[in-house]
Amino acid sequence: MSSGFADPLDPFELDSTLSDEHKLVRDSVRRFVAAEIEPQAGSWFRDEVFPAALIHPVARQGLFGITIDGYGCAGLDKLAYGLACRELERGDSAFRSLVSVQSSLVMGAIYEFGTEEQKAHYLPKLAAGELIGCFGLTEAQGGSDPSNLKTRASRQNGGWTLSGAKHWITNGGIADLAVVWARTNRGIAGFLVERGAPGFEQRTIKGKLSLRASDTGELYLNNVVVDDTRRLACGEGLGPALRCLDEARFGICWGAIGAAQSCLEETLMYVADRQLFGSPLARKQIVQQRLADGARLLVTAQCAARQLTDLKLAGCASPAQVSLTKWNNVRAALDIARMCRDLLGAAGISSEHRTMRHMLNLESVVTYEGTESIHTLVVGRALTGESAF
Ligand code: TGC
Ligand code: FAD
Repeated sequence: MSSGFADPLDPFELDSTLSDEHKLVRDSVRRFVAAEIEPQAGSWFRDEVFPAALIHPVARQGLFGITIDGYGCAGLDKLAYGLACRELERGDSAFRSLVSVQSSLVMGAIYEFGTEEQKAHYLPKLAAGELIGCFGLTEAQGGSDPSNLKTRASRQNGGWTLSGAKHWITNGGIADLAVVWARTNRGIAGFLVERGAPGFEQRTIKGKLSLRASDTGELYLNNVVVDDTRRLACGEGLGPALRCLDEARFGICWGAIGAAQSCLEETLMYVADRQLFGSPLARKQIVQQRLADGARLLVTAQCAARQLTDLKLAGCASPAQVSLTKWNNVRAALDIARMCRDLLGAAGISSEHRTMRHMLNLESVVTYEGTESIHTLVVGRALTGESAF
């Protein structure tokens, strides 16, 4: 028996247990990422460019709304979604972000909570990439506590008038359609606001040092009129928005693994080549110890993602299980990326290498969709029954 791993990026050979259909999804997204994303990801990041020309090719891969049945969507299962997220984030977190937001937060919100008319009108166009969506929950006074959101939806002339502002919104500057969460007299509700609606302004935030190939924007609503047909049919409360987040967080649990694999892959090649003190870096004990530690973190994340997927497929994954996995997997990926960055030495800070780009992207991934502290507190509450928010 060989003393090596058959695949150092999958030490437990978890992918060998995938069905042929799932391997097909993995391989087709991997080929797409290798051909369309990896060669240019560094320059998009450097130039702070969101490559809008990739929207239609991503849609043609069937990646928007991949788990939705009907409405022009692929109707695959959650494992296929996870694998697609992993492969996309192996290229760059920006593209997993694009797919997470479009699929889980926008199409997911409409599919789960929209009227039949809203589904028929928007889902096929979102699946085809004819429309890009965004999810407006976070506001300036604190994203961790969305129950304190201030955007108002007032009842007027049989419709709604929305006023307020949303900050740090993925796709916010470019979206054709925004799912906006606003407070009515009865509680928080979801509304569909189209680009160009009078009083609706969108701006792209410039100068981010992370996720530079992703559009992140601000939404300003100044007495924007939305009629009843564009209100989501889910009643009032934060629950529906948090249910959408659970789905997107699931994608992140898988995506983070892809970013970590990309860093480890680059670093394993580097330490094999790099000669120091008369031998390759790969032969040094401390280097091996650090890489072995990376492999340990990686398999923990991979096993957690697979088990969470099984729970999802069985329809019984709890929010606390999602929080535990999002926290664990993004933390693992960030620790791996930082360790790999260091092993590359000065070369690690050059844009010639991809590891630092992944590391910087993961600084957003650890913050959005619930910060590490928020997920820690969700897990703490599940353990103790005490809410410490
Ligand atoms: P609370 O107000 O008590 O609960 C409200 C209702 O929601 C239910 N609930 C959940 N349902 C489904 N999934 C979850 N994860 C849920 N968490 C709570 C809850 O049972 C309750 O239902 P009901 O029927 O009793 O009213 O809220 P809480 O105390 O449970 O939650 C507090 C906290 C801090 C966990 C929550 O506010 C939170 O998750 N904060 C973080 C906010 C966040 O993650 N924002 C993300 C914005 S979107 C984004 O970042 C996109 S980036 C995407 C990309 O680019 O990839
Ligand atoms: P705050 O909530 O102000 O938190 C600041 C610090 O306080 C954090 O370290 C946090 O962990 C800590 N903290 C908060 N509460 C507690 C507590 N009770 N105990 C201990 N510590 C606590 N939002 C959207 O709605 N849609 C999007 O598409 C979207 N895309 C994003 C894209 C990017 C690139 C980024 C960076 C953010 C995006 N966000 C989006 C916003 C994101 O969800 C928020 O940034 C996140 O929820 C944290 O909110 P905040 O930035 O206001 O930080």
